[in-house]
Amino acid sequence: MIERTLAILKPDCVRKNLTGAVIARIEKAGFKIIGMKKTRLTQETAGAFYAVHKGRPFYDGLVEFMSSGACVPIALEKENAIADFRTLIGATDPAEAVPGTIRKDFADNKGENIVHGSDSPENGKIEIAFFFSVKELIEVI
Ligand code: IDP
Ligand code: MG
Repeated sequence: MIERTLAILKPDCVRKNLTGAVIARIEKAGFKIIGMKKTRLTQETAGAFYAVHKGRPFYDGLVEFMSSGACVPIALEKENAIADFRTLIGATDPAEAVPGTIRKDFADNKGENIVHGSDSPENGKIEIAFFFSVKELIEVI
C-alpha cells in the first residue's frame, strides 16, 4: 500500500552539513518528497511533537536538542513507506543500527540520531499534518 511518513532531519544533521547526503539516500531508496521545509522548533513545539514521550527520562534532553537549531521536516510517499523508512534509518541507537543505515553511518548517539521517522501510517498522517498544510503537499506527478 502507498503510505506517507514524516522524516525530520534533526538539528545534528543540519549542523553537520549532512542534509544533502541524507536526502540523497532517501531519494535513492525510492521515496518521493511531497513536502519539505526548513524550520526551527521552539521548546513548546518540540515538546508537543514528542508528547508521547513526556515523562520518560530522555524527554527534557530530547526537547532541548530538537529546539537547539534548525531542522528539516520532509513528507515522504512510497509503497510501504513506514516500514521501509524505518529500515533505511536503522535502530534508534546508532550503536545497534545495521551497517549501511543512515543512523549507523551518520549519528553520534541515541539522542542525537540524525533523523526522525514515523512509526505507523496513522502517526505518519498526524505528524505530516503537524508540519504541513494540505496545500504544501505536492502530489507526485
Ligand atoms: P525513534 O526515533 O527510533 O522512533 P523513539 O523511541 O520514538 O525512537 O524516541 C524518539 C527519540 O527520542 C529518538 O529518536 C531519540 O532522539 C530520543 N531517544 C529515545 N530513547 C532515548 C534514550 O534512551 N536516550 C536518549 N535519547 C533517546
Ligand atoms: Mg518514534
